[in-house]
Amino acid sequence: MIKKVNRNFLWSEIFVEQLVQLGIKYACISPGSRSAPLTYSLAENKNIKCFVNIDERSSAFFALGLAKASSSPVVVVTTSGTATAELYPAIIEAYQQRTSLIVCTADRPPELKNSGANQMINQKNIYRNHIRWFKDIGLPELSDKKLSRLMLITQKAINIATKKDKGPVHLNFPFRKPLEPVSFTDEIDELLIESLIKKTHENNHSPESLITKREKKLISKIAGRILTSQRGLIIAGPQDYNLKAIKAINSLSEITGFPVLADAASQLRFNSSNNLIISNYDAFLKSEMFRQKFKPDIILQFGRTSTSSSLENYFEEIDADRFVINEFGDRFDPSGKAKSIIKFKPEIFCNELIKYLKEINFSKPLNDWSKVFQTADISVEGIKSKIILNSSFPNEARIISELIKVIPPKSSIMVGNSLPIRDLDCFAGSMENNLKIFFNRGASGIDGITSTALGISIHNKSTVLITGDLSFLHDVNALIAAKKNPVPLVIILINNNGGGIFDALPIKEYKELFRKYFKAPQYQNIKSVVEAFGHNHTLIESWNHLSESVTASLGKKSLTVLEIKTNSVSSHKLREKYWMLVKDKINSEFS
Ligand SMILES: Cc1ncc(C[n+]2csc(CCOP(=O)(O)OP(=O)(O)O)c2C)c(N)n1
Ligand SMILES: [Mg+2]
Repeated sequence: MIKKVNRNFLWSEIFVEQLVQLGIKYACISPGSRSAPLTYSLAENKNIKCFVNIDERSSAFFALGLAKASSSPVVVVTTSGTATAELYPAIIEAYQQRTSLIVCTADRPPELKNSGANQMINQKNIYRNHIRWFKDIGLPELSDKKLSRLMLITQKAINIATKKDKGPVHLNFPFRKPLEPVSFTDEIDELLIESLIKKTHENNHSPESLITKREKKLISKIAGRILTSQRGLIIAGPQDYNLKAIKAINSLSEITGFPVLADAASQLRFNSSNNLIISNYDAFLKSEMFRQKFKPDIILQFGRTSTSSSLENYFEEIDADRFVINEFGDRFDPSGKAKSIIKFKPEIFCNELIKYLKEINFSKPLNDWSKVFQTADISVEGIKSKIILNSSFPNEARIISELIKVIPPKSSIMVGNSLPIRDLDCFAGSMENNLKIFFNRGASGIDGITSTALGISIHNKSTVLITGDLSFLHDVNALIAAKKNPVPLVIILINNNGGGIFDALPIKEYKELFRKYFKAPQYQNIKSVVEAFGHNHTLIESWNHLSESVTASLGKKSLTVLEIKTNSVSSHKLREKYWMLVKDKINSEFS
């Protein structure tokens, strides 16, 4: 039977059906007219859950959080014009962190290019420096050939975004009016539509590849290097590792006896029973004596560049053979001293290496190398207990450890940039409480932090965000999205009235200039801001109050802001006192 259709809508429907077949479950949509065919097709598809957000910048960060938490690609839809540019910060973050986003921008038709038509900008590869793939889909055409091409493009986009070159991909969709589903443009045989939809179901899933001969050779080379090593280290940098990778890295540490310097954002800190996990290295590597005396000869580095600046300084000073290992062979090597960058999934690399070491009957070196790191770690923990964990309310350095104690196992923690991520890395010791840590360290922007946490909390009902006041105010539109898509998110807002991180910079001596242009206090009444958007706010008054409020708020179905007013200057002084005491203790213990 012949059916009347609008080609834009049928085109989009087939695209969305193909997305579903490829495993897409979520779409984040911002309103607009040109994108109506995409929006309509996504909203009408029962297999896709859609979220709506009027601010495209916030929507894309929300998608980023959701993609990370669900480990699956998320579609982002915008109309044409500046709406597309609003996505850029989150696309940059997704690119740097290799998070799968399927960015779909609607566009005016080609004849309107450079014509002065309304809301028309040049969208051709607009994210070109930070996108894994771009394709202009072309105007819809209901021929078998064009529809098959659309499906092939969709398959390729998902394959790149999720496997081949993981990260965000951009599909630009020009549409010519009419943009209402009932304004028909074509008459088409219903059987053809059915056969096209059926076609979307015929996807080939590529099997996991086995390791190549070249990779086997590489493993044997590294095993040989480990065999002659007396002082090895494993670095677990920030990364959203799955349980397989965590287990494999810990097993490699156990078999080699190499200590694991585990970044707080590496997932190993809170998910390991391995007693070789070291968490206080940022503090003890501040001792020059320690760095000089204890130099590794081999380093296996997994994950991104570490949060700890002491560790980076250590890399600069030493001449160890450092191998940087990650799935896509990304260069995480600011010191430029890595021996080689190795493209390998960490779990496959570790398991192959373990297999090889077992085959050659490898036995750990009989020396005190790992003991040194364990002893230093324990010594620092002692100082931390005295200085930080006993400090009076509301010192910033203690907030993280108070939170870690009460946040229930299997929760997600999104950590804002600036001081929160650094405090987490410095002051949270290792424990096996199965926390999952999320972060935007791809480009370390303070934008989109709350929106990212909202996306995470869609997937994990027990999610806590730790953020600073400027970061919170920067992304205040997220509070609008949180009203539209209610989520059980608890925000710990550390309010030191400005950028507290800058108190550690020499520019602070230029007092007036520093205050106005760097620290930039906003003097906002956070309670009024939060309540204006219809959310709950509590001003925290003691450590006990913090614990009780976190526990009470995590059960709620809505967003809660727990504000802690702190003093960044006295907090910074305490951090410095701690680092000084650590240095003294390490120097006297190990010299
Ligand atoms: C989008 C963006 N703009 C500016 C910066 C530079 N920056 C880094 S930290 C910071 C201050 C953050 O202040 P706040 O969120 O209150 O955290 P605190 O420093 O107090 O911990 C700024 C402006 C950035 N990283 N990203
Ligand atoms: Mg601040």
